Amino acid sequence: MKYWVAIDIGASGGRHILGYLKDGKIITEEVYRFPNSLIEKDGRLCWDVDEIFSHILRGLARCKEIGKIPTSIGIDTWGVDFILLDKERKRIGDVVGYRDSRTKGMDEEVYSIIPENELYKRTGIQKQIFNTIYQLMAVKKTSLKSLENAERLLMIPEYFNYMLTGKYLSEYTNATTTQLINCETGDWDEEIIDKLGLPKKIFGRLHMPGTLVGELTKEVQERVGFNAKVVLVGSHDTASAVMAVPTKKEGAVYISSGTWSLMGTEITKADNSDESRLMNFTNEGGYDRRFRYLKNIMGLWMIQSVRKEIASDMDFGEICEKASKAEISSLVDCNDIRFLAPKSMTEEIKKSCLESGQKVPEGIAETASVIYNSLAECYIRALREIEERRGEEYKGEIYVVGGGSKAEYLNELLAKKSGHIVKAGPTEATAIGNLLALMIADGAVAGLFEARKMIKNSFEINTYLP
Ligand code: LFR
Repeated sequence: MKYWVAIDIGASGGRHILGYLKDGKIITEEVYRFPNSLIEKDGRLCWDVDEIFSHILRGLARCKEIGKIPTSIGIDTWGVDFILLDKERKRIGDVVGYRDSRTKGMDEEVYSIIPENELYKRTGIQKQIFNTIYQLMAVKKTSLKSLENAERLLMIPEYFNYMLTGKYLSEYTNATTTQLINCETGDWDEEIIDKLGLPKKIFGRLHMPGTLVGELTKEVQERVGFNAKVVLVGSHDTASAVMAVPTKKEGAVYISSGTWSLMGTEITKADNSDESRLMNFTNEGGYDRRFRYLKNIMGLWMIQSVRKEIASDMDFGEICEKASKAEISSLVDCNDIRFLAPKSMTEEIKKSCLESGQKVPEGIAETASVIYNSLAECYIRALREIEERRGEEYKGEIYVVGGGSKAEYLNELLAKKSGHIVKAGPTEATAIGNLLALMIADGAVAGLFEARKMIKNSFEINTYLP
């Protein structure tokens, strides 16, 4: 039996998912799972990449223990965050995470050099204050030395690939989240890089998913007990997740639901029009050079935070169930920046309700109900905008993939409010997309079209009627 392993790391946890093919179906098996979160270090919100890497090794060693050795390994994580390496290939400084406030005001800094509309025309990437471009501007302003000493910028998954193989390659899908890639050429936009005064040499040549990075170093082989290839996948988690949307229909509307809810559709040419910019739609680079025309919605981060704060003894299923029974109709604007990294999410939601003269939620059931209902409202708004951009009413199903597709109450609300059938699953979409890129690279699956057909037959997909 041939195995592949996807290492899928999100803001709240990572997992090693083994995959193999049997009777034309994709079978997955979780072999390892670990927690992840931002930690405060010297007043900054950072990722503990050393801790994550030790989990990456432990999970691989587990594959050996259960006798299922993968032929190749793919890593995906969230986008936008990066690591700078110096001449000795040593990490420069802490790995600051995207929710840190260092980017405050950096949008204006960037726009004083390149007007916002021009930046959008060139990149097609939505404004998110945490995009790499604003983070790099923050580094330039506050720690110019780091930038001067940098030889190479690696996005987070590329850094882990490097730790595994000693080789580094830059990957296209994740690179687009920097807001430094030109959406027409699909390559680094040197004019933007020049104008911002960023060192050109740190941006490596781009490679597509499917490219071989290398084999495990001797040291890693000793730790995990085997050798395997490391291959580039859609290393931006959302690129992998959208590969696993279970439909072949062009133009289908999906929500990749996890820490973020990413709602949109797939297109083959970027829509970098002024209308799209004003609606803040993005055109992130996808597998096979498709584009994800989508919107970031704050997502389950709000629920994850509230659970941590006031309901850590409950699982998400219970919270969802309780929310469905709560009697409160207050709503908040999930996309308000105040919810990006508040000191207390629970308090922030209360404050927002109070300020807008609505009932203030008390306890987990009411708070979660406000969040789920507000998310559903955001989804409907995004759907209307997608319809407006394509000039016709959307007729198909809405596909919800990722861990958030288990939130039954949210799926019900979406079906009810939108009048559309909601198809929920697969829950491990990101890992499945990662595995598919590995399988396609190995010639075991013919291509994206074939892959999506297989997903439909391989995983549980639940239907919610309006
Ligand atoms: C989802 C995601 C989103 C990106 C955000 C920050 O995990 O990758 O696509 O906008 O995280 O990187």
